[in-house]
Order: sequence, then C-alpha cells, then structure tokens
Amino acid sequence: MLQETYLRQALRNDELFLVYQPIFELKTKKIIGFESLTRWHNDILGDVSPVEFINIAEETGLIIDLGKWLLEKICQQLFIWQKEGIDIYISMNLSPRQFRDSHLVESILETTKKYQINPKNLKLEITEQVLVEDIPIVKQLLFQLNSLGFELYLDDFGTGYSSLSYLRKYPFTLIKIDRSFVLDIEESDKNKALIKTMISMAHNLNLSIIAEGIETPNQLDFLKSENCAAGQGYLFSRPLEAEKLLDFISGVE
Ligand code: G
Ligand code: G
Ligand code: MN
Ligand code: NA
Repeated sequence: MLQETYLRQALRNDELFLVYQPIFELKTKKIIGFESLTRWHNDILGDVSPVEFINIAEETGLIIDLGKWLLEKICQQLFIWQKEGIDIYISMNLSPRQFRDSHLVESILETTKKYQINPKNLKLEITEQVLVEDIPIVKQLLFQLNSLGFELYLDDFGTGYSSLSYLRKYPFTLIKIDRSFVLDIEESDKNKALIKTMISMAHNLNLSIIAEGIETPNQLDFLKSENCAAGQGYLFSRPLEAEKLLDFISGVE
C-alpha cells in the first residue's frame, strides 16, 4: 500500500505534527485542558485527513509507533508548561489497536516519568470502539491506567450501541458529549432533551462532562443553562499549532 510507505516515512521524517484544541470551563471561560489531534502534511499527498491515516496506522500496526511519538510530543509540551508554571492537562486519543500492545501502560509510565509529568495532566480519550469486543485484557489495562492516576474519558458519547453499560463496567471519570448532539441543539426539542438527559446523568453518576463541537452562542447558552461544566468547539477556538499555545493561554487568562 502506497500510503503505508508514506506514513512510515512520515514518522521518521517528522511530517506529523500535533494541534491542540482548548477545552473551557463554560461558566468562567477558563482553559482547563487541550485535546491533542494529530495532523499529517506530505509534500506529495498534501494534507491527509486523520480519519484516513489513523485507519491506515491501525490496519498496519503503525499506530503503535505513532502512539509512542504522540505520547512523547504531548509530554514534551506538558514539560514546557510545567516550567512556565502552567497547570493544564492534555488529552490524548487512543485507538483500539493500541490496547493490543502489551507495553501500553509501561510506555505511558516511562514517558511520563521521563518528563516528570503528573498523571493528572494526561487524560486518555477512548471511544466505544475500544470496548465493543469486551476483551478482558483491555479491561485490565483500563483499570490499571486509572489506578495509576491517568483519567479515562469516554469520547463520542451517545453515538455507540451501549454507552451506558460501558459506564457501568469501566472506570471512566468523564463523558464527552458527541458533537452531533450539540450541532442539532437548535433544530429540535428532542436533541435538547437528549443533551439535558446526558448532563443530568453525568451529574448523578459523579462524572465530569465536556460538550464537543460548540459552534454558536445559542448552543453555548443552552449548555450553560443546563449546567454543562465544560466544552470545546470552533466558537472558542479551532485546534491550534504548538507555537500558538502560550500566546493563546496568556491572552485568555
Ligand atoms: O481532528 P479531526 O476532527 O480532523 O479528527 C478526526 C478524527 O481523527 C477524530 O475522530 C479524532 O479523534 C481522530 N484523531 C485525530 N488525532 C488522533 C490521534 O492522535 N489518535 C487517534 N487515535 N485518533 C485521532
Ligand atoms: O472524535 P473526536 O471527538 O476526537 O474528534 C474531534 C474532532 O472534532 C477534531 O477533528 C476536531 O477538529 C473536530 N472539532 C472540534 N471542534 C469542532 C467544532 O466546533 N465543529 C466541528 N465541526 N468539528 C470540530
Ligand atoms: Mn477525542
Ligand atoms: Na467526539
């Protein structure tokens, strides 16, 4: 596969980079974290969508190396902030194949130790895709990571088949309301009711919550009126390149 060869080279040649989307406490507009998102620009292929190259990485097993690269980058960023006295977390997306790597926990521990990163500053975003097969080793890894202080966030909440049972079985501390619900807030009362239900469910289960994909002031107002604690989206900011982060943080705070 052509793209596999390119992706392999990309990892070696530093063609991949991270962008970071700020996550805000809605009431105060304070930045509480950033979601890291991987980007790939190749001279021949142009900008390749992460959906595409993450898929290729998953299928070819390159995701293991990509994941290690990602972790290293995130920890380097956290290390810089730490020196500046900035206490903000970064969340990292983990995909299914990474849970078949028996060294996952070890490599997370090693890299965070190397940069003296407090586990509370690295959140792990997992989608239901990781959980559908209900593999015992995955469950074990998730509990292990949680007990080491790395919080697990359930991503794309509400879009899968059995979100509720995952909340019961696994040690998540936060749900991320999928942006499809936020997008349709203004369209129908049903969507409003669904969002309300998710927020009150999170409150009742002592889970934190982040609404994704906030694009309009109306969406924000509704979420605030329902006491949704945190959110991210183009209304606040698109994902930012690393060089822009410090300015952005000091501009907001
Ligand atoms: O950033 P964007 O919306 O284009 O991302 C598209 C999809 O790719 C999202 O589902 C996002 O979670 C996924 N994605 C982006 N970066 C990463 C990454 O570093 N690792 C994994 N596993 N998925 C990512
Ligand atoms: O699947 P996941 O939740 O990790 O995907 C995050 C994706 O959502 C990223 O690709 C990011 O670029 C995108 N995103 C973030 N905020 C918004 C938004 O306000 N609107 C839209 N359409 N996409 C967004
Ligand atoms: Mn995510
Ligand atoms: Na999502």
